[in-house]
Amino acid sequence: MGGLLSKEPPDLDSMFNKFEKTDSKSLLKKHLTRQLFELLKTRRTGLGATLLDVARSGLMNPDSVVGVYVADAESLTVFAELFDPIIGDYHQGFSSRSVHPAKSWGNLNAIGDLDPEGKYVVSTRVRVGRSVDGFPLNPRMTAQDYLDVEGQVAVTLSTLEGELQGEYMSLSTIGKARRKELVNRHLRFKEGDRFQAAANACRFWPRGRGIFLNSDCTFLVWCNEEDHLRIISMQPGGDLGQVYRRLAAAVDTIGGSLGFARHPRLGYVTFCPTNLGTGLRASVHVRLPRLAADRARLEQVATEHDLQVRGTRGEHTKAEGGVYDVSNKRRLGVTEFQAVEVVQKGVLALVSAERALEG
Ligand code: ADP
Ligand code: DAR
Repeated sequence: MGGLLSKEPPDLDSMFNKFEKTDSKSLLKKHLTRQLFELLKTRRTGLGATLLDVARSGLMNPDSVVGVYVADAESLTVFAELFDPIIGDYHQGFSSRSVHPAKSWGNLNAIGDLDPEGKYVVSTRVRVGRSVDGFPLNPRMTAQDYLDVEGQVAVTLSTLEGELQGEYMSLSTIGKARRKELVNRHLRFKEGDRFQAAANACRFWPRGRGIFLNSDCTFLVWCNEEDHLRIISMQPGGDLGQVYRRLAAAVDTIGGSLGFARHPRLGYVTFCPTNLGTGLRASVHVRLPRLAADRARLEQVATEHDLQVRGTRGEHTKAEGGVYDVSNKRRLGVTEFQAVEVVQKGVLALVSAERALEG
């Protein structure tokens, strides 16, 4: 159970005093008032997580969007006065009384191919983030924790069969040429960004980090990237249904062996609060040259359909050749099926808008 420190963590006071003077627009800035800071600064979880572990990234990066990360499952409760309003803002009104629904893949066959002619959709990917029950998350993980999580994940993945069968590779064993190939094919994660580094999510790199790949690279698992697990199904083209069904089967099989950390109200626990709930992002790389020429129109259609638009190489990148990464913004307060259905409807609307501009 959580408790109180005799004194707040070193540096926390000075970091907050400096942060208070910034014109940050982050959700941390909006909600961590001086009064709340004084209330939370000596609290800690049973695994020892403090307010510094939760807010260090946002305090050091005033340009953060959110500014906080989950240090362990209990931190969502111990620091609820900070997490709940931030979660409510990001996840569009998911209040402190809202309860995330039970996992539901829905009618798997109601999701289909978004572009049978292969004219617009380059590739399709659906992923979930998961945390292994009983372990802290990045800010409180020791080098041994990374190795222990990797060990449990690798053993579980070694039992996969059929199209999910594959090979686990620790990052430290992958040669430079293979590493470059995997990054270029969007299959390998890079060492974390400055936000994750400031959250102490990149320590002991690359210890305990690795990638599992099936033979045709349509099923992957990232171990200890941002989350303990990123379970990923992806393939060229627009058959969102086939990608979704593969993911659902994989998550249920892996979840049958590994215990996934789940909060009673917030669903599956992930390192970033933006991924809480389903942890699911269904992303379609779609070529929209005419819509891209009018970014405001592209963003308008995306916003109307509750979609997020990223660049071709993912978060914090630009579009290359008019190819955008379009995905569901909402992951919390919706079922897995609802999150994917939003992408199906939204991408079809974007393709229709692009077609309309073709004249
Ligand atoms: P996530 O949090 O889902 O991992 P990122 O934006 O960090 O999202 O993307 C991770 C990697 O996945 C990036 O290399 C990105 O280009 C790739 N990616 C995302 N969607 C697709 C897709 N539909 N097809 C191919 N690669 C994709
Ligand atoms: N950069 C952090 C996290 C934003 C969400 N992206 C993740 N989780 N990769 C921020 O607060 O802006």
